[in-house]
Amino acid sequence: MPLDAPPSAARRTIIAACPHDCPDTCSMLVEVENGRALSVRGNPDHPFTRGGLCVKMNHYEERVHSPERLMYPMRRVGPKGSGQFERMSWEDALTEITTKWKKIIAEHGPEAILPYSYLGTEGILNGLNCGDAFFNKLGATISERTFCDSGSCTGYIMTVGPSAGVDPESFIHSKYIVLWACNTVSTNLHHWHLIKEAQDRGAKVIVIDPVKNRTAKLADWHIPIRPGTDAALALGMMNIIIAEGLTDDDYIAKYTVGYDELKARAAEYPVEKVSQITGIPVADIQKLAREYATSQPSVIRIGVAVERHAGGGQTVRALTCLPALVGAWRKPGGGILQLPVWAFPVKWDALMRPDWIKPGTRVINQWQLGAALTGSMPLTTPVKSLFVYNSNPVVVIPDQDKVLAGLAREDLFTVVSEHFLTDTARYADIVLPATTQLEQFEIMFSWGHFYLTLNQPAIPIQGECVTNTELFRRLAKRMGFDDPQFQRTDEQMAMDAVDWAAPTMQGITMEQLKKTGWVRLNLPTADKYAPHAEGGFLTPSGKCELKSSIAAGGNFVVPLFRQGSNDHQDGTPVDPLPHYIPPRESREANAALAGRYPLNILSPKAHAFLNSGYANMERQLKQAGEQNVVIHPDDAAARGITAGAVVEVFNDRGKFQAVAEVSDEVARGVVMAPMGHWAARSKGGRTVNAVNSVTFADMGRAPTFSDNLVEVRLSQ
Ligand SMILES: Nc1nc2c(c(=O)[nH]1)N[C@H]1C(S)=C(S)[C@@H](COP(=O)(O)OP(=O)(O)OC[C@H]3O[C@@H](n4cnc5c(=O)[nH]c(N)nc54)[C@H](O)[C@@H]3O)O[C@H]1N2
Ligand SMILES: Nc1nc2c(c(=O)[nH]1)N[C@H]1C(S)=C(S)[C@@H](COP(=O)(O)OP(=O)(O)OC[C@H]3O[C@@H](n4cnc5c(=O)[nH]c(N)nc54)[C@H](O)[C@@H]3O)O[C@H]1N2
Ligand SMILES: [Mo]
Repeated sequence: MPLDAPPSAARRTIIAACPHDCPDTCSMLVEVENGRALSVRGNPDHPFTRGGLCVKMNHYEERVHSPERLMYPMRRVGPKGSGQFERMSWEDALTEITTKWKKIIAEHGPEAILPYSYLGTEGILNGLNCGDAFFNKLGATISERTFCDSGSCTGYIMTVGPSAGVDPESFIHSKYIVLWACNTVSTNLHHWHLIKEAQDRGAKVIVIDPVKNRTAKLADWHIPIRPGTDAALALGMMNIIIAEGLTDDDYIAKYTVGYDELKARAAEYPVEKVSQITGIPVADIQKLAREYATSQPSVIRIGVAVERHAGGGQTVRALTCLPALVGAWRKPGGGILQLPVWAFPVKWDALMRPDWIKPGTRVINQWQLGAALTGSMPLTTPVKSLFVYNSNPVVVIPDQDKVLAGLAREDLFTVVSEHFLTDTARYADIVLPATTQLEQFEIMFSWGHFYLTLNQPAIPIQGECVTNTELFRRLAKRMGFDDPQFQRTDEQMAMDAVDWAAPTMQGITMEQLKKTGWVRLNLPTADKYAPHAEGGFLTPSGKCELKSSIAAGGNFVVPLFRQGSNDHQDGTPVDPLPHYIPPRESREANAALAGRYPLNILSPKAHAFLNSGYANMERQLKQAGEQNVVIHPDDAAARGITAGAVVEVFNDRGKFQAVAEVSDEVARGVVMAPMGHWAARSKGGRTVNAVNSVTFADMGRAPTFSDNLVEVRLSQ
């Protein structure tokens, strides 16, 4: 039995929290009868959730009670990838895993074991870092997880420090809202109410995106931009703002450093040049710059996609400099919003235990899984065992062909903890069943608002599933680790993981959370919250560092994604001033490649999926259809492609098949194929990550999903 078994009961309503890796972290009400979830709905009392969920979560009970859910441990009986498994007991599964590991450790050392995880569930207890203490104790290879926003975090922190930024609820006070590479209506839906409220009060909403996505359709102004050229646009805006005297000189003098240098840098971006780089008409760039500077308070909401090209980090640097130049931070609703995760006083080190990492332990970046498994990356110790939880690498990481080839290795002992038999789980030697949020106790931070949320178990644990916390307790016990770290109940873990004495937690208790399910951090209310009205930036200088003082130390990945201390800048040169780096796969940087592969592919989030989650659920599949690719009518006509045709999208890295959607919602030269579809369910057994590159962006070892060239042709 898990240590925290929930009570069973007759019909009742439980306050839960959405577990997903999404900025919204909704508070949910779960209707339960005789141990079954009848329905879930958004909590009407929660100021951000406002009583609504989304196309993924409206019928979460279908996922929880799906007949396809994994209910007990299983052992592979067919060839790898065949999906043939037989039931086994937990006892046998744990014995087999730990016996194999002990043998591998004896022969190759513990670094031959590679843990692999991301944010299948976002809870503080069962999420990103839940296996770290165990694997650090074991001495396994450290997985560097730079899946999402890592380059953005590096660039942002270099400029303003780990600031929570603008309260998303303060957007109602904004006059000018720039959604920059952020498809709010699909990926951050509950923020839209507030943006809409501002719009209704007269604010102008701008979307800067190569695709006319759902959000762009509701905006006042959609500015299509060539992918990966956003830094040039931001620098061009600065140049205009400075040249036309639209700067807030008092703010700049008091609260920034490096203005003169930045001014000189911005002068290198005259509007004609910027227009040529970005594909945006000169008059539009001028209008954007002038309106942005003079409509105060103005706010920029950056999406994750803004980091996804060769110069992603410097792009975020440029965007984060903009608000200080125009004094946007002076009032509530002005500034920039990246990840308010920084506001939550989570004691990450208490969860991860980086103090258990032996100096010199190998680090493998998770994007490089395919290379690490197939030997195309030099390794002194081979990877002999892979342990996957909270992630589905076959679908979500680039180099799909290599990942699949690596997973097919007979000598690789793979264990996958999952809800479903995903593309990755199909390759496991042992599959372990995981609980869903409705079966577990959890406490949630948010990366899209300022509320701490509690999830209380609504139904009993299904089948023989275990929580991730319990999984690592069991593994620790079997490996003979008797540290108190592995002896705690989930509630004790929650008490240890949050700094309840932090100023932002004043007046907040677990008892209160159990009653209401959510609570706002102890910060000023949204109509008063202007965190940098008088500077107070969390940088070494305490100012907004237009010229970064820490760039000299080189590139770095924030500790949340890599574990360990802050002191890990790698010395690679980083320009202390923001600048534009052309996408690697562009006519500008590689004309020969662009000659062969003229189309720039984007693979943003699917509206109906949560990364690869729900891409096996009938309801969401009905809405999403099969893997599609959107192509401009001119590009389609030039290739004899008509709507509905099955096409092949390819480059030197791989290929996948998709159904063509012909639309001018994408610019000429751009194609868009949403990510998330499962490979095993797709034509040709591949999806969009078959053509994507593992090359990192300039900062934070971020991925470059918007920096890939392809060609498209009719399928044979
Ligand atoms: N429905 C749904 N919601 C989700 C998720 C999901 O899978 N489905 N995933 C969650 C997760 S993990 C994340 S990180 C967030 C991400 O949410 P977002 O930050 O919104 O990220 P994306 O959907 O990847 O991309 C947003 C937009 O950026 C555009 N874009 C791509 N490249 C560029 C570029 O170079 N410049 C500009 N200006 N625009 C560009 C794309 O066309 C797209 O419209 O969403 C979360 N919410
Ligand atoms: N081409 C392209 N690729 C991308 C992106 C993109 O925009 N384009 N986005 C990137 C981004 S932003 C992100 S965040 C990553 C997401 O990468 P992942 O976090 O790996 O995404 P998911 O596909 O949601 O996979 C999570 C898996 O965890 C499982 N899971 C859920 N809850 C639990 C649990 O409690 N226990 C266990 N053991 N398992 C659980 C789910 O069933 C699911 O299969 O993908 C990245 N990949
Ligand atoms: Mo993400």
